[in-house]
Amino acid sequence: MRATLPAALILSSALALTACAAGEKTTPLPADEPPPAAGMTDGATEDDAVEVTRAELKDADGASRGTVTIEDVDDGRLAVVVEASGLTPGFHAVHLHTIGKCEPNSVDPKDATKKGDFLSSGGHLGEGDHPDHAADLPPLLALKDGTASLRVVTDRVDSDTLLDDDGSAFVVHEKPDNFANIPERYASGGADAETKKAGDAGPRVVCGAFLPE
Ligand SMILES: [Cu+2]
Ligand SMILES: [Zn+2]
Repeated sequence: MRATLPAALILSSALALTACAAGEKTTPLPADEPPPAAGMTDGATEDDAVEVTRAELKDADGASRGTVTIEDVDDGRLAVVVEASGLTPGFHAVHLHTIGKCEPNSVDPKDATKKGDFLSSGGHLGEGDHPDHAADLPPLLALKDGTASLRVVTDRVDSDTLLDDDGSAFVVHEKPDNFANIPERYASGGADAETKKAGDAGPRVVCGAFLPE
């Protein structure tokens, strides 16, 4: 003879399932767990970030303009964290340059005919054209009071490259970065060689050197 479940048991099971499903939909996030910060990868929070290196930002007169910190956030991805001040309000191009030497009025290591502020820091880190260099980062926005902060995660560069024998530098430029985005109506051939070097970002105004220990 086939056993049948009592109707009351079936009903209570159904109610339990419904309650469970409804509960899952409305369960709030634990209050002590902040949402992941923008730019973080799955499961990584700012708390997981480990400082790799840090540099003081200086202008050509040697005055402090804040700090830049490199953090290992997750699986080798790096966060570049900038806290700057004393900048001209508006957008400024920022890049990682090849040499950790921030010398005012120095000679370009690749072109001895060029001399200027922080040219000792070399060109953009990485191969190819701007904005595909490992060096290239989103711009920094300086507020009306000249302060600026930025936190960006990049997977284009690793800490060994930043902290190789001659180090590297974080450079803030006077002008915005055009990311070599030159519309056809301005130039039929697109960006020229000069633009593909550094995005027409103008002089280097602030520099911070990352050096190996
Ligand atoms: Cu640059
Ligand atoms: Zn570049």
